[in-house]
Amino acid sequence: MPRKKPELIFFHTSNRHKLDEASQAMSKLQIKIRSLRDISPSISVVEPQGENCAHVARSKIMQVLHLVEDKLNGNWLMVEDSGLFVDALGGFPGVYSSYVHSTVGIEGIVKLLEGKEDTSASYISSIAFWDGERIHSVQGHCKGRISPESRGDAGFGYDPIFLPEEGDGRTFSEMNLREKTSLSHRTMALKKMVEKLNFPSI
Ligand code: ITT
Repeated sequence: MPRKKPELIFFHTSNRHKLDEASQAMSKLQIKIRSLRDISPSISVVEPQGENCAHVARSKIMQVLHLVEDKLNGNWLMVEDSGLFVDALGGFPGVYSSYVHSTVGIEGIVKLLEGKEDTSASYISSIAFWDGERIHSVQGHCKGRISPESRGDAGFGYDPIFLPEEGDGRTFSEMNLREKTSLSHRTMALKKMVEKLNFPSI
């Protein structure tokens, strides 16, 4: 039995690119994505380190829910933890993607891959969401390769060096929001959300 889809989902994130991508992906379903900061500007959570993205997302949503459940007005809540997993580096930077990006940056990853034949990598997105009754977890993947040079200005994080397998040879940063969203790990996770709850597909 299909369940009623939500009209609005609050997204707890400090990253406006994640918000834009989730909004773009869910617009086909007429589901609005809104930053949780709009109703609760100063929430801070502790991000557990060294675990997988699913564990981090679940820990984050439990902390956030505890703080805002009474402000949600029956609307849904989601959080996401994501990262870039490079095969030849044993999955590094993985759950440390944000920290590695802000320290050695994309140049650091390109350098670590110098001379390596295998440049395959995947983005992973783990979304934990609250549907007013319980917490669910879903995960999406996007396979690709690391480009030896950085190309494009759009997107964020590792997008200037990420060449999606299903793409046309452009990095994610050379694509517009609609193009990236059609292939991204985030959209794949949101598709799983939609499938799990059995409302019409995006
Ligand atoms: P929030 O935790 O506040 O949502 P964040 O950017 O810190 O925002 P994460 O902790 O999930 O998000 O860190 C994921 C990092 O992985 C992110 O900072 C990027 O460096 C990288 N990443 C994840 N998805 C990406 C994408 O679609 N494009 C580029 N880089 C991405």
